[in-house]
Amino acid sequence: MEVKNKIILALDVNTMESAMKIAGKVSDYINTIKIGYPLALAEGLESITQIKEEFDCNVIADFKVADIPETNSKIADLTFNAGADAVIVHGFVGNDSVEACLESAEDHGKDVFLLTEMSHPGASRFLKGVSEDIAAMGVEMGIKNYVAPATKLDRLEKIRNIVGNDSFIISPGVGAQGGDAAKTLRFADAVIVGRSIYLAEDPENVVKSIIDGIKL
Ligand code: 3DU
Repeated sequence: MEVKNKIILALDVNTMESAMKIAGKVSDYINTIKIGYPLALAEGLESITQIKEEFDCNVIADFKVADIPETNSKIADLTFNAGADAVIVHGFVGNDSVEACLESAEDHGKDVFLLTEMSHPGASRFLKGVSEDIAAMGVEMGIKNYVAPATKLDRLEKIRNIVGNDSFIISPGVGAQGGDAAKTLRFADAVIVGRSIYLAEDPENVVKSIIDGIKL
């Protein structure tokens, strides 16, 4: 996926009105938007379709899909039919569940991002212990797109080493969660930024300063 300026906007707002407004303010600099449960549950899968139509951007659906294969297939099909270019899928559920999403993605000509480790402190209790194995499973399955945390650079580096330099890693946790964009991009291909942009008085300015910080 070609991510302009290496920044993905996490559009975790509750109304289409504010989603459109914020995306509009940064659309000169950002071509990839992540839509997750907040917007999709508030406004429906239509939110994916509408954002894609309005901004002609990449849409990554962050549904952290984590069910049995049959249910995962249905979730992935619905997500791709709504227009999403990619869906984020949990790895801890195992290869058959992930495979179901990969098959759906292939049928639709879309992508799967495999979530390895998460960025919040609580992820250390369970997910940290299996995240390297999840990344290794992804490699065995031929997956090329991953999600790994910007808040734990040592973990991000570990996961980069497992998935290899030819894989594409997107990394959440920059800004509000404390991660730094430039440092994260030493190991990741793009950063995911939500609150620092969508809660800002001037989202465009925040995006510009992230871009400047990356160039330093
Ligand atoms: O912390 P922010 O507001 O910049 O948003 C980060 C986004 O990335 C948000 O949508 C969250 O659900 C998602 N995310 C993580 O923060 C951490 C993960 O490990 C995976 C996804």
